[in-house]
Amino acid sequence: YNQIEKHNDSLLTSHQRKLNFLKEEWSHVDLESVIQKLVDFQIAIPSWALGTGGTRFGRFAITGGEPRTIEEKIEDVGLLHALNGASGAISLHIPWDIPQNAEALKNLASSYGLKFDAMNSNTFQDQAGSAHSYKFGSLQNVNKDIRKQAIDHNIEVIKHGIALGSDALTVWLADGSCFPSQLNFRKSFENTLESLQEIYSALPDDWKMFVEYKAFEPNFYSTTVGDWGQSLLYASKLGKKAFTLVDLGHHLPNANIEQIVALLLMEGKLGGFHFNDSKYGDDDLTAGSIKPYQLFLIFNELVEGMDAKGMNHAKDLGWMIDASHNVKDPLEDLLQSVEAIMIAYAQALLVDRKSLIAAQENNDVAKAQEILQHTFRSDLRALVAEARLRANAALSPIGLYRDLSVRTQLVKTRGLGTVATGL
Ligand code: AOS
Ligand code: ZN
Ligand code: ZN
Ligand code: ZN
Repeated sequence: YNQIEKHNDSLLTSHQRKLNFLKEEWSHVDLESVIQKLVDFQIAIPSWALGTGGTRFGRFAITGGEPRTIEEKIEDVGLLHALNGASGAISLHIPWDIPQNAEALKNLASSYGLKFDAMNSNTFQDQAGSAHSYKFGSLQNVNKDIRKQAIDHNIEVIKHGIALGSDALTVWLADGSCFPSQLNFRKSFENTLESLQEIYSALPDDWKMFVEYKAFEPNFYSTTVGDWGQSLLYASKLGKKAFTLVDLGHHLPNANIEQIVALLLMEGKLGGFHFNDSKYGDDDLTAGSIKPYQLFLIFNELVEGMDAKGMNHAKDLGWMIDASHNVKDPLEDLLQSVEAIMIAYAQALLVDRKSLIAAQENNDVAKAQEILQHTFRSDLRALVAEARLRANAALSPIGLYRDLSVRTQLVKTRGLGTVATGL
């Protein structure tokens, strides 16, 4: 009789009441298969979201208990996964994480039921002891030696990933320019493409390369992978293992992200996501904290498009969180993000697809909106909770996390220190 079971028993009656209500409300739908899809769905946690967060203006330590090693980061994600049953993977970053003994890390991860998701390279910071600076870009650089250093780093990251059993490389480049005429757009693109091609040729056959785009920051005039069009150009030229990665915070204001997602998916070039939320730019706030309707609309396109192509929701795209904060306990924050993503997914699964298609075919605009908002405005939290229950996780992950004073325990074992890495 462990702590999770005890916690669940205390909430079971109220959970059953809410679930039964949903079962009645949605009796025309195969809720069992919806719940199973929710059980199967896993979202990777980035190693850099577990500790000190912040912005370029300052970084602030969390309240303590920050993971000091990869092992402790794996432990933290293991804890999240035990609580919500939906965080079954960790996304590592090189060199903020340097795996020393891959075999031991793999064993540790699998003891928590975790896999290694996409590996992240870093050519946006200069590393101590490296020969060249990325001040004027990495894969785009006019200097071939600098490009080579960045290429070699990415190949190194692939090797770490192979040893850990990962099967994807995410490339996010800070490359770009701050002033008009600083660089030649075409040459920067060509250099970047050529560099990516070299990295691509080091990719194992069963791997994917995710080309992440970002509208601006740290460069403020141009970005060399600045939007989905540019990312799609690289991914198309690279080949069938290359895909576009959509970070929800990487668009210009008011971009229609759900439409971007639908078209990338249609083209077979959508690789995956960095989930987060934002009000202004790359704010990296908790998923669903600002625009939950947008998150739902994105999942609505995903479910529709993936089903049309017969894709496996859980396996065929990369689902990752990319967040960084300094005002919340990062573990609570990540539990909130995963919950928001699961709710949006559940809502999308319940959209009355047939009626929606009919409404679209009849140009019945009001009906189409009614259909979408009916599920968006339905409280489906009990379905997500039921999926957790079936995965032997907690009915209320944050509730249990607080009841057990997990952070206080972590402070006791790990201390108050901070290990400042991350953006
Ligand atoms: C940067 O803005 C991107 O979102 C990156 O995906 C990420 O934050 C970074 O690569 C951390 O490794
Ligand atoms: Zn990102
Ligand atoms: Zn970002
Ligand atoms: Zn972001």
